[in-house]
Amino acid sequence: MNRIEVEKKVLNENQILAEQLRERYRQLGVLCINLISAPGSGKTALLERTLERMDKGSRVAVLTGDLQTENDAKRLAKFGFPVKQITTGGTCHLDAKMIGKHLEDWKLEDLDLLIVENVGNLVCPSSYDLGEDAKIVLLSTSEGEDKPLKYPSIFLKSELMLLTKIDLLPYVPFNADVARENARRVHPQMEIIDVSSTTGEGLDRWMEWLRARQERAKAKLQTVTVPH
Ligand SMILES: Nc1nc2c(ncn2[C@@H]2O[C@H](COP(=O)(O)OP(=O)(O)OP(=O)(O)O)[C@@H](O)[C@H]2O)c(=O)[nH]1
Ligand SMILES: [Mg+2]
Repeated sequence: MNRIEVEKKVLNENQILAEQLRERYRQLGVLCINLISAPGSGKTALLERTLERMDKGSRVAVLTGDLQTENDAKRLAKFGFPVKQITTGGTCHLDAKMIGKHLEDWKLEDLDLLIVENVGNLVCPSSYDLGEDAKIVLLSTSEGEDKPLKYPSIFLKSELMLLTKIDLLPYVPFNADVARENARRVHPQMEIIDVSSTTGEGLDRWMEWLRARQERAKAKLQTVTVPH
């Protein structure tokens, strides 16, 4: 097999596992989201602010991926919800097999929301379906407005873009209007929310987006289970 054939085989195998995960989430009404961005765009910081705002009894869990270290899991475990680090050891993305393996000793039926923080990388994670309901891409104000045009795949596949570190706008040469325009050139229907994990700006809108998506996941469940 040549390299392209091997890549195709890996992606096909991943797709099968991803569909199995998606079906499990669907049957249980679990919303799964997959956060993707370049390293350091603020995924873990956003999750810290998100978990902090959740009611104590919320049925939420986080899987967080990195090449090395348990740093992100340690940061997120402080909020009292189940958190696991997936250390890939060098692989630049999470795949469905890793997710399945790390879910083995969690009861999915005890969850309403499963958040996956992918490995910091704007390219590789976009090719790997994890069975999620939605991919969410983060673009921070220190990365440059042109990133949606340079790395279009993940912007095309994401339902929502979070424009992060919005508090830094007065200090960085970043034109947020141009960044949004570029993102919409790639994906015209994509929702965009500006957020700052430092000041809390935009976090209400983000939490509202999450709540609405969770309701949709539950509504789908009812549609499936109510006999006709
Ligand atoms: N000013 C500012 N800094 C932020 C914000 N969000 C995150 N940061 C800082 O950006 C740096 C990276 O944040 P992380 O949350 O670790 O980013 P990440 O995307 O999880 O990084 P990886 O997991 O390594 O890809 C940290 O120093 C954060 O304190 C924000 O809204 N505003
Ligand atoms: Mg992180």
